[in-house]
Amino acid sequence: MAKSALQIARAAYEPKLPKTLKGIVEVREGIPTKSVSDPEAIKRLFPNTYGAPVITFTEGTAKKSHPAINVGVILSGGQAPGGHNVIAGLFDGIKNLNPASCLYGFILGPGGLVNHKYTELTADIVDEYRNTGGFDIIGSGRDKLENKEQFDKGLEILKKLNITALVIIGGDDSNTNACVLAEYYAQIGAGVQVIGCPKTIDGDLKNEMIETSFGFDTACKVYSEIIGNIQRDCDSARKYWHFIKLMGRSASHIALECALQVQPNICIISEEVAAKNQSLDDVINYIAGIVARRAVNGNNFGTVLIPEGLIEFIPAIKRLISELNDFLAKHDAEFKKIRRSEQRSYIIEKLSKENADLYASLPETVARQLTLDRDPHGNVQVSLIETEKLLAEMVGNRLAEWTETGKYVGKFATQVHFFGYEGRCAAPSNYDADYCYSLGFTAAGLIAAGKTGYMASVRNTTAPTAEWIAGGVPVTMMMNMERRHGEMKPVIQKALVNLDGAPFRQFAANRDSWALNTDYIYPGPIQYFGPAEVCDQPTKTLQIEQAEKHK
Ligand code: FBP
Repeated sequence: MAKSALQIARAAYEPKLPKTLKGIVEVREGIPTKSVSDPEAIKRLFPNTYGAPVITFTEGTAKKSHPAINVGVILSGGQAPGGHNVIAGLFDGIKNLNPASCLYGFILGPGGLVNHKYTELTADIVDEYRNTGGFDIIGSGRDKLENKEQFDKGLEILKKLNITALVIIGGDDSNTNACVLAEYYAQIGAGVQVIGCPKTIDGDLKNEMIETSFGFDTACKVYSEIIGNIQRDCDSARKYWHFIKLMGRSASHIALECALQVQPNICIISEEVAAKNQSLDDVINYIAGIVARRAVNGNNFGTVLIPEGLIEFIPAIKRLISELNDFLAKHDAEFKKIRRSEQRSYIIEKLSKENADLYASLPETVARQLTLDRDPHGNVQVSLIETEKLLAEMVGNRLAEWTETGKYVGKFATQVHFFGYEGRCAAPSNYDADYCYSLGFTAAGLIAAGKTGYMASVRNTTAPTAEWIAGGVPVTMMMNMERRHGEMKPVIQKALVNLDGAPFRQFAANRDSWALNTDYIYPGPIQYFGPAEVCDQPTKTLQIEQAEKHK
């Protein structure tokens, strides 16, 4: 395989491990845990895995021998930088337990387990992928593992390959399913442990025990580099307003982190829009207001960061999406038979008056995008909704109205961008390379400790790597009940941007100044080699959160 100079140099990078994972590992068990919400319901649904203690690994003294084990691994959902290093850490971890242990990768996500598509991951294969971006070592997929038939089908191949532990690398939904699978295998005495790893560039799989999901660091750095470049272009030509939508599904963590890194003129935070019960009109007025104020100083240019999930957080649109979700979950087949040209009026006829009126008022393209197929977890595919165009167009219309009344005097030309896929397979930053390798190694430790229904957890990651704290958290501890596909289901609670949290407060304290002044920061590309203060910095979000925690 041909390689770039950076790929060759990067292959030699040795990810740093926490001190406690380097030698003999001892397991320290905490007290029994409870789910974050709805404990009774969750306990009823997970009688075998509920309430287990938090696990911390410490330095041990007595070397234990471990039998050779066969382990399976699955990459689930959207790509995130560092997935290959989780696999490398897992591989090295199980070989460290016993050199005769074997790792099998299931191909193209959870579907590979059900369809018995797998490959053995040998040392040669794993070595090819160390410190590289992407999930191409075995591929990923969004199939949802949710029913008994799939679990039983999966068990057939696990038994055939003598696999006694399965590691699922995924986001909140995939880890929820990992826990359902762990519970089922425990209930039937299948003899297969299931361990999860926190992946997603979205950054919304985090809580007290999971500081961040892997990939968030690298993806945000890639987006911030590009936004920084756009800001320099913007300040050089001084003629465009750039509307930049950023991936991240529901939560605005990516937009917030990029804002902290680049200091744009405007950044919308969906969670704040919802908290303030703002309408689409309010958001438009806010952006147009800043455009008008900058125009007074002759600054007819600027940058607007828009989180991908914004549309779902505008309360009226959220109600519309919720009714559409329930309706389409029940009548999808009927809807698909309606001619494309009649779909809009069909939907308007079926919705309640309030939602039908709002749906009818949306531009044709956005209305259509709201009825596109949900993902297998029942989520609207927000990456397909062109919010950046919607806002650019509507702000333009508002400014035209204001021009008529003399409220605005200026020139408004726009460029629209969507950054998402660009960052998901980037070569992992040193932070993600180390974090992911440690997560994989930790997963091996949890397997050795006989745990199931756990997520690998590596904390204290703003400290030097040697001081990171590795262990495991029972997945049920992170769960609550939510409405999905029209039914209440146990799911890992999504972490949205906390408006009382220090990262948002820091942004809110500065945004008025960033709006009017041109205070852009240009982060530049990720650096893999060089001084630690350039190469090893975690995200601003994590640094600010941890600084507040340790105050
Ligand atoms: P995960 O939650 O599976 O990690 O996916 C992250 C994400 O990149 C979202 O930010 C985005 O909305 C979605 O995937 C896009 O999905 P797809 O890759 O199927 O187009």
